[in-house]
Amino acid sequence: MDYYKLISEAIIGGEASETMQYTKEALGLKYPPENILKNGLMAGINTIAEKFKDEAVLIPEVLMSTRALHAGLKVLQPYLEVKGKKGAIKIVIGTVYGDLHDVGKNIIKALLTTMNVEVIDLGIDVSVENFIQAIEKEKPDILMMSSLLTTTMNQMQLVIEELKKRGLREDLTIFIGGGPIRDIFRKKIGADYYIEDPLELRDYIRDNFSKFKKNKKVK
Ligand code: B12
Repeated sequence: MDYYKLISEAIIGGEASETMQYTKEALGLKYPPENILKNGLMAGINTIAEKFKDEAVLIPEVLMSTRALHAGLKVLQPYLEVKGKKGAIKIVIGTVYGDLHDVGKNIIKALLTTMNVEVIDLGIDVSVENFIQAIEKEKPDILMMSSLLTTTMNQMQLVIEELKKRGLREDLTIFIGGGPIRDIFRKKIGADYYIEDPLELRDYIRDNFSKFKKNKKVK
């Protein structure tokens, strides 16, 4: 039995309990957790994303699939632990104002919390002011912003401009991501990193842990 296929089909079908069950069984059969994430959970949600684009599924089906994905992530998360912990760094993460998409953000959060990282999740629809307040209060090492809509990606620029105005930009490393984001946009708005693949992102942070911890830019 191909558990990657079973898991991705459970996600496509919006079946949360099946997704959990197959993820558990795959782990029991020693399927590598990272492959379960990539070839099972993410393959499923990406298929639904494509279908939605082609108008082959409707919003309620997409929501069922995101629920199934979150159920699977919950089971998988403890198995995604990585070695090389070197002391906590603090990350503030959120989806920008006007944007309710959080699947990608939650995958990233699930991976980050497998390291010795404190993640403060501001959720979705986060206004510029709320990002700023969180940064002033939490003093994180890293800010991560997600946007899935071409109409909301500009919010990232507004956050960065406001950070600069208040003298908060320099001590912060900024990652941005989401469907419409490209490196050219990152450069334009003055963010530090755009890394699309969540496993690559996790590994990058793990490998540069001490530099991030000291709030130093690693570029
Ligand atoms: C799921 C979904 C929804 C769900 C969201 C549920 C939820 N809880 O997130 C619902 C149904 C609510 C929804 C609503 C809408 N959606 Co929608 N949605 C999608 C869909 C199908 C999938 C997105 C997704 O979850 N992908 C899977 C995840 C894993 O991928 P991801 O989010 O891109 O994240 C990955 C990377 O981008 C990266 N990443 C993400 N964030 C970050 C952050 C950082 C810091 C880093 C480093 C990396 C990173 O890592 C992730 C893992 O690989 C996309 C289609 C698509 N192809 O993307 C449309 C899509 C994004 N939606 C779209 C639209 C238009 C809407 C709506 C306006 C309604 C509509 N008419 O369809 C509303 C807007 C609501 C709002 N105000 O936000 C459009 C956007 C078009 C555009 N040009 O802006 C898309 C592209 C579909 C389309 N082609 O029409 N949507």
